[in-house]
Amino acid sequence: MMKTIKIYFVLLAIIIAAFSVNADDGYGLWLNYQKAPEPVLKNYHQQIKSMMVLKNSPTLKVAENELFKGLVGILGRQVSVVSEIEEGSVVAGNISALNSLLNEKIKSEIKDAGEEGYIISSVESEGKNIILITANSDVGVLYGVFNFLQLLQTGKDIGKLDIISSPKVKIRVLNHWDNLDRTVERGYAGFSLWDWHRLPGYLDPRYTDYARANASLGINGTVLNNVNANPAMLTPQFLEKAAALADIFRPYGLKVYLSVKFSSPVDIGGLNTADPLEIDVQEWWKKKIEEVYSYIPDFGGLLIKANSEGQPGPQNYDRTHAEGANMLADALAPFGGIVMWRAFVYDNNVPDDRAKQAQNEFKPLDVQFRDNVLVQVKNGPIDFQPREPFHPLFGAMPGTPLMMEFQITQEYLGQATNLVYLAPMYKECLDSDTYAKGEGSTVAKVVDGSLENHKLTGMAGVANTGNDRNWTGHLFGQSNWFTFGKLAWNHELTSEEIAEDWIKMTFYSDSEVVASIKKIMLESRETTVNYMTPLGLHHIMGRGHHYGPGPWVTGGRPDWTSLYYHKADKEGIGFDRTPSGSNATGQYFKPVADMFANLETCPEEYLLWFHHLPWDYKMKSGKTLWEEICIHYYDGVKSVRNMQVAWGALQDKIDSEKFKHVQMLLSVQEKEAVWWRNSCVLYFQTFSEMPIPNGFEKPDQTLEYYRKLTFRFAPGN
Ligand code: GCV
Repeated sequence: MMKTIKIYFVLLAIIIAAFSVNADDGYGLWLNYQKAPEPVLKNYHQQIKSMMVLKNSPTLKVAENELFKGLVGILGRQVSVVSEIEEGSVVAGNISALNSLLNEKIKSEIKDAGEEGYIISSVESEGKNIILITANSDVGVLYGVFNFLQLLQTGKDIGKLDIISSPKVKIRVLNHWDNLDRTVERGYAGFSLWDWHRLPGYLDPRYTDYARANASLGINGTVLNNVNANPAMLTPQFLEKAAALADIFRPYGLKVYLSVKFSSPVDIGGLNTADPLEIDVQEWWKKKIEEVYSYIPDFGGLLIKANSEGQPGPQNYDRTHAEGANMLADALAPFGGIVMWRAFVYDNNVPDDRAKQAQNEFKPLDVQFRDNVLVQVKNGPIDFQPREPFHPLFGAMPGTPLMMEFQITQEYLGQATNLVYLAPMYKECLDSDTYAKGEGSTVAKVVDGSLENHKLTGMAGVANTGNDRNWTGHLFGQSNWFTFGKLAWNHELTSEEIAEDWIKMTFYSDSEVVASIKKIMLESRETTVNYMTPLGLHHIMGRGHHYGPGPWVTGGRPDWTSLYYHKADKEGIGFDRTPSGSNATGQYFKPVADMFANLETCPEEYLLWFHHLPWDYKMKSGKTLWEEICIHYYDGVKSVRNMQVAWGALQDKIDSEKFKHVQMLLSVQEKEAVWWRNSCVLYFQTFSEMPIPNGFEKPDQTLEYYRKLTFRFAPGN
């Protein structure tokens, strides 16, 4: 009998162990705090003996819990919480609480850490070696704690720590395109995280986990609802719900912002106009904002999509964007709130070139915006394409702080079935030189305010989260949320560094695994560009849902068709944006304008973005344009297959659930890449009338077959 019981317990232990090691559904994101591997573990055990957080606020309580949880997990043993420092204590607290422990160096350096920055330092105090984590504010301490844990999660040497870190931009926000009915526009990870119906009474524990994840990255704000805003968001019923979320997020330093509809005074206020110059309208907004602050005392401000894709705006009343934004800014100013006014405009008349519209409308308004307004600009001039040149507005409005808008959700990049690591795409934009004030005037310097000395600065990321168990649909979507937060804090980080940290924190594996996953990630964006939109092609996705290829999309509003963008005909392909075409190149500063306009100097990755060229145009490789188009599409598919092989080799080296999840999605991605390649090559071939080069596998379906595919319930539409 005893023997049977023993066997039973042994079996149970094995089952539990198997499940805990090999069944990771991804819910824990990069914050699972697995035990550190040898030999670093041994060092950590020697260096960390106990912890102490001087706490007198909810934020510091969060910091203490996090430090405890992290240390226990990473060290794989209990950690004593002490009230007096000892040899090997990790001590965290704000500068006033830790004053007696700070040496002169820290006291002088902490000034540079600003409101949210922190210092992590190995110091000797009262003859004891300790690690200090300190900041000017409590949230700075929390960020410092997360960063310290990240050092341990990524196996860094903590022998002589001397870190000072502060964010390069002030407003680091997620933009949720979440609707009040819980659908998510361009969301591919299930329904909205916000269970509006059950708020404010039912507080899903996931709200806390969400805030924690953002705090771990330094994200300090969240716009809860879709920019295609429902005016009901500003009614007391929904403000109460938003306030409940704000209460949960507050200790994590995460401020709540809302998207609003410009016509709200008419929609819910009973006025017959939303004209920003009307006193009644201004008064209505002032009262409404006062009401918002009565619910959420630290409310961050408003995000507005106006006069774009059918949304109302000041132009409906012959007023400018500046007049509209300033009216809201005046209502928010007494409370310290800000306006994020989007430059993604799309007016009712079809422009000669949509790429030029934002600059045409906004540049003349420079210096007309109030001090608490940021103009939020998408990374490129069209719409979050797999590759776009940087938006020409960056650098063109020196008197206005411009905020970056990146898309984390992969609307145009394979949605949640494709593994695409977006850091290289974000970095490509941030590192682009606008030449606004001569060489070195990068987009990053425009955004972080250093080029024109703006103090109000920001970066927004359109969120890819939903109520899927793993938050982002595709496990690797988590890396893009992670990347956005990391770059918003410090845009100088490289794609490699960010990938490496995320992999270590997500897969806790050996260096071979890290290297292999890193290679997959770093190549993935170029791979996607190749099988979707190589050589500067853009906006040729399926109509409406943007799922899969749709180079044949015509009919209806021209700038919502693919033909408008690729302009393929018997003569050639590409959008002539040089001075002999739409002259969009003229919106850039010299020498960038000339570089793009001149065929000799235009980088090939932007070729068809800026030029319309004959099919037999000779490329740098000596091949024709048609051949190069084919080569890129075929290369894209080949790279996905390589990714599959590389991933397959990790089978026994990483968590089995994560492995299978990604393996299945890679196989979907391979099919989608083939679908993209075949559709585009067959479609463009009807114009080029040239053969697919020898040696390439022939499409196994006809163009007609691909054209007929329909996806009535594709998500996010
Ligand atoms: C929220 C693109 C998307 C729209 C989105 C819009 C925007 O056009 O397809 O879904 O609307 O951008 O950024 O406002």
